[in-house]
Amino acid sequence: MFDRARSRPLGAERAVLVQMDLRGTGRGQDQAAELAELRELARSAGVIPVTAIGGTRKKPSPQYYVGSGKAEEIRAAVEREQAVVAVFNHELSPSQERNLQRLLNCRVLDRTGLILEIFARRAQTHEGKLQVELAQLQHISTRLVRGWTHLERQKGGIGLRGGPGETQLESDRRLIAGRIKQVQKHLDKVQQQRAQGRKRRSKAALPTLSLVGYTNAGKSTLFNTLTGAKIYAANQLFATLDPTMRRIELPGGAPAVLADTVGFIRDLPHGLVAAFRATLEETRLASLLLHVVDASDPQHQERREQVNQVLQEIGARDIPQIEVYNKIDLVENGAPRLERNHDGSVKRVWVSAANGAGLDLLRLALAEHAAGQRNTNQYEHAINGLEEQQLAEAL
Ligand SMILES: Nc1nc2c(ncn2[C@@H]2O[C@H](COP(=O)(O)OP(=O)(O)OP(=O)(O)O)[C@@H](O)[C@H]2O)c(=O)[nH]1
Ligand SMILES: [Mg+2]
Repeated sequence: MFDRARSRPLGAERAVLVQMDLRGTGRGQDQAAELAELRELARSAGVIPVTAIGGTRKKPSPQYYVGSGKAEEIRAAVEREQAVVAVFNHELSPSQERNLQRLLNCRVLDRTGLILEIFARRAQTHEGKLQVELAQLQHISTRLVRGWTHLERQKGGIGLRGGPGETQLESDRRLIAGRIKQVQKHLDKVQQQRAQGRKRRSKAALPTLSLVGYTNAGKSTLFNTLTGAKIYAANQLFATLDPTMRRIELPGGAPAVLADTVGFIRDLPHGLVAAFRATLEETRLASLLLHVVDASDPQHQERREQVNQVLQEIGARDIPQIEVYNKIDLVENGAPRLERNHDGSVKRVWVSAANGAGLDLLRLALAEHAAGQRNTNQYEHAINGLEEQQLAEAL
């Protein structure tokens, strides 16, 4: 079997965190915020961060990512703290990961591995679980294949063929490749159904408003307040993984669909974006994006940019966007208000999803947007009284 220890779920394990400042500029504030986020990610993955190690480097070293002195410092910390996992806030190459694992004598997780771990814990639906499994298998398979090449070479060197190690590797590869194919097939089926649902919605000319934003910005809380639903909202990163949709009524009675989905994060791993293509498709095909920003977060400007970058990557940057600056109850002098662009369209609404302040302004903004769309005749059908039955089907 392939390395089971590596794919075992984590639970209340002691972790040493590692974060290097590669820019070498020592910009303290950014590093502190990044480290705070890493701590939250680690907690969300179910491990207990016991200590953090930092430092500066001009560029990653091929062997350990960090220099050998720093690697030794990490090893000592792992031993001292009796940690069983070391979490790097960076992308590690398969060989760096392997070298570190050997030196530190504990499990090593890079940023992608950590995020995958959280996703695996959060996936609820069949589709969500399949998507995470696919991303995990792909992550493991690159590591497995490249991680073992040195053994193959050794064997070749002394003229051994078909030894037990090689057979094992071959069968592991086959196993993983087979499973990837199987998962992909299942996913295709599930995703066809999702595409049909989307087709029905667009036939009914129901505008889909999609909540997007950095993880923990308050999307699900806002979703619950606007729809009266009770989906899971919590102070953890990636609380939501699977998309949820509900019908809402805009002021004036026009129906729309509100969608809540997975939050974004800096450097969202590409494999994950690919695995979640279908989920993100809900976002890509929305008629309006509500970009939720945590106004109380000191990093909110950078994070808003990072969300826009992911939107760009998935081809959703040109969809009209209203920024919802949330959590004004935590901001000094935070008052509900509405800002407009030069052309008069709504740019930004300041609200508190928790206490409801500003939500009337947000509803107004949504109605205004829908009216704008109506003028272009796009949603006439929806407004000219759609049968309840049809709506239920569309959802
Ligand atoms: N004070 C305050 N807290 C809020 C507000 N909106 C959300 N929160 C809190 O922020 C945390 C995250 O809220 P969620 O709604 O789960 O955030 P999310 O954007 O859905 O997060 P992910 O699903 O993890 O991407 C929770 O603890 C909420 O209670 C707000 O307006 N004010
Ligand atoms: Mg959520």
